[in-house]
Amino acid sequence: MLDQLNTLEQEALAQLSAITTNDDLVAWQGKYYGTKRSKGALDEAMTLLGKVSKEDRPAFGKRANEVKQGLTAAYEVKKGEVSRLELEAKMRAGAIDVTLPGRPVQRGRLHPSTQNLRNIAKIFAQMGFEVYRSPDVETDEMNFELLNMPPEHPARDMWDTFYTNTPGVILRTHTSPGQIRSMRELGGNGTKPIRVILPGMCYRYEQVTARSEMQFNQVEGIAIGRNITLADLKGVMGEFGRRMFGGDGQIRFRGSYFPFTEPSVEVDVYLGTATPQARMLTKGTGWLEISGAGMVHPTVLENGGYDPREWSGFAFGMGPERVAMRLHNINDIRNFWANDLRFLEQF
Ligand code: FA5
Repeated sequence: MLDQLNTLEQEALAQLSAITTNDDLVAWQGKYYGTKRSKGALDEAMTLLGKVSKEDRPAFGKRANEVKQGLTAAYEVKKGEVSRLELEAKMRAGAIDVTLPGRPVQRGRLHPSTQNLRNIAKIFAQMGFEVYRSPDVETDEMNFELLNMPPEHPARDMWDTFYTNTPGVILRTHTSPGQIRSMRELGGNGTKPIRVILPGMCYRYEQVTARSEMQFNQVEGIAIGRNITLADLKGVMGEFGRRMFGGDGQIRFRGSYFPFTEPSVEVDVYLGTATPQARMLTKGTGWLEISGAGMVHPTVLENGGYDPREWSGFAFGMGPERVAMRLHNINDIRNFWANDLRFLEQF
């Protein structure tokens, strides 16, 4: 019986000494000390005790305890050794090679559309225009009626509108409702001049193409004063063109129609045809369209709280994405909101 015990001890020690991983160590422990589900070899050996004769029993019991304690001590030593080995292996695997070049850090940046809007705002700030914010979700009254387009007015068809479930509430189709809001809020009941720009998103239920999106920015501008004329509008647009695109800042007005301005124009800026870029941008004409504009209609002035016999003003609404497209040679407006990093990282 004692022989059996000795063999068990030698086997166990031999197996233990060969172990190098924690998994094997756990398996070893289960084999000799048992697991929740199975008895260990040491427990099996203890059952031999019952078969030993009475006089041999104390010696066997003592030996069995010695074996158990010896194995436990050896196990503890091994456990320390294995965890040291595993730690070393892990450190070796995760070692940092300080001689390798570092990975470049990805830096965030402003969206090209935001950069462009800031540039535009900077230029107008130099000419005394402050930024005024007005809401994207508008009333039909602000977006149309107070801009001289009563219900059923045919000019409403110029803007395909997104309606909401709330009657009378829409997504603004242009930034022009901000004209009414800024006049009412800043004009002191028609007593003070104002000069603001209103940048922001507009929404139209439109066929999306390379030139037209369902959502896009506009930058509205409005200046109200006592002696403002079309020449002021022309001067401001020319100055904007010169600062934005360089060159001599020549602009031209083409007659147009908007219900809220009279007279109404569309504004082109002269880029010339000297460079291939300028020829491409202007389709060979030298002229680049940037904005709708005009003198604020007397009815609209009244709706803003001003007496049209004393006050006058100009307004414009430009498409900043179109400006940026032409500046940076971007051939599809959908790039702006496609969230493709290959596009965005170029700015
Ligand atoms: C207007 O929206 C007028 N409110 C402009 C205005 C303001 C006139 C003040 C007079 C006084 P229009 O629909 O033409 O006009 O749009 C103005 C500019 O917004 C266009 O020249 C274009 O640059 C831009 N734009 C219009 N629709 C889209 C679209 N679907 N996608 C991208 N840009 C657009």
